[in-house]
Amino acid sequence: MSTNGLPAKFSAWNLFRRGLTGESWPPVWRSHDLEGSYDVVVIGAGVHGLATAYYLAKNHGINRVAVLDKGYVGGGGSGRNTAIVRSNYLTAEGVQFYDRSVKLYQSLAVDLNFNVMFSRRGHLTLAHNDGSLRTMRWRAEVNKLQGIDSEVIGPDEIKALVPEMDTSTSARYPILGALYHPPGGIVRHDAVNWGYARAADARGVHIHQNTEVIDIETSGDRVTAVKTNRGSIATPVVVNCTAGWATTIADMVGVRLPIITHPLQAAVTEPVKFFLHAVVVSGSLHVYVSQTERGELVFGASVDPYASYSMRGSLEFTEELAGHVLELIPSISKMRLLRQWAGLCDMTPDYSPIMGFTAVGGFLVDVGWGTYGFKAGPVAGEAMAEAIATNKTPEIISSFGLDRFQSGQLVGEKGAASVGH
Ligand code: PYC
Repeated sequence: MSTNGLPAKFSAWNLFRRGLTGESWPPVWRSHDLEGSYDVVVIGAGVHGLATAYYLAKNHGINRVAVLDKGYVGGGGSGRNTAIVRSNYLTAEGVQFYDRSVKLYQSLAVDLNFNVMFSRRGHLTLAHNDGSLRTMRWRAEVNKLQGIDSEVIGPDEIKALVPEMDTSTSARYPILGALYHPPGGIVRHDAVNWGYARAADARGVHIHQNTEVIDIETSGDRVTAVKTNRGSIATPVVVNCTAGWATTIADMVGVRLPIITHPLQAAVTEPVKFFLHAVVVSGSLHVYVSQTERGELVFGASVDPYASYSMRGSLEFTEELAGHVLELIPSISKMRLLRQWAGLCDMTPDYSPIMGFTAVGGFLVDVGWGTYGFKAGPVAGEAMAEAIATNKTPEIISSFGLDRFQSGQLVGEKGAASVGH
């Protein structure tokens, strides 16, 4: 820590000075004893929970906030995703919401004083049949109406963007066109988690790792306390920012969520010289791929076809993935996979999240992210913080309330999925 208790500022001058003096860098965030009460308890130290805590402190001056996690910072979906950022959704509500996230991501490194390595790449969603091409046109029109840069392009333009791609008509599933979304890109997911954790900590938020929520207590129709494996915390506000365990936490206060959890696997190759400039997605071939700044290719495919909390990789996944990837980019057949892993996706009936207040006073949810959670982290945190601070649902999340499953006003985003389902 610097002498005022805040984390050291990352700057060229500080790097130079510490290099000369040998002064070591302080921890990125601190550990604290669990206090007996907080104004807000956030469950889940992934990007959603940390961003909520950060914006509570930064935008609303609320910093008596605890972020609890039964594991470690970014150990769930926030560290297991494939780090794609985009706003080329199918509904106007989705486009506006994810566009705000893209904008926050673009300036996040400066805001957090932490290099999150946001890289605008351009995002291609390939169409291999007439039905997909129609959906791409639909998305392009919705995007343009919301002022978002997206258009349908043909095989020659695709080839110019990704020369390694097989755009020939002799491919098994020839590419007919693509939705091209120039603002899409990637970001370093761990850095996003660490950056939010560091910036929240600097503003007085307490991050408690290895702190499992065992129960949530209520009195009348309001939350009053959270029981953990390290003791109880009195609090008037609890925010459920978990994935995988969203329903387990909500069950503690009797709130039922329409969520089914599926594993989603991913894999990464050894690093090679940079060649893949765009993020490439093919829903029909069940594959998406991007290249990191370090040169690894990061791949994902479909969600596993069964409900499970398993986070293990499978051979079926890598075999299928390799087959599909090589249909798109045959020249990478000699590259070796380094690692594979899985995360948990909480699927909702309409593929949109569940956000905001519930029937239990002081119990809010930011859950049901399916395969879209990481890209929404900044805007979700900003909106949840506003909801807590103002006790009102912000306009940008007003379509995502739990009550839509009673009113029937669903926000269907399945057509915008990169991931096969
Ligand atoms: O929606 O772009 C996406 C995505 C990629 C991997 C998981 N979700």
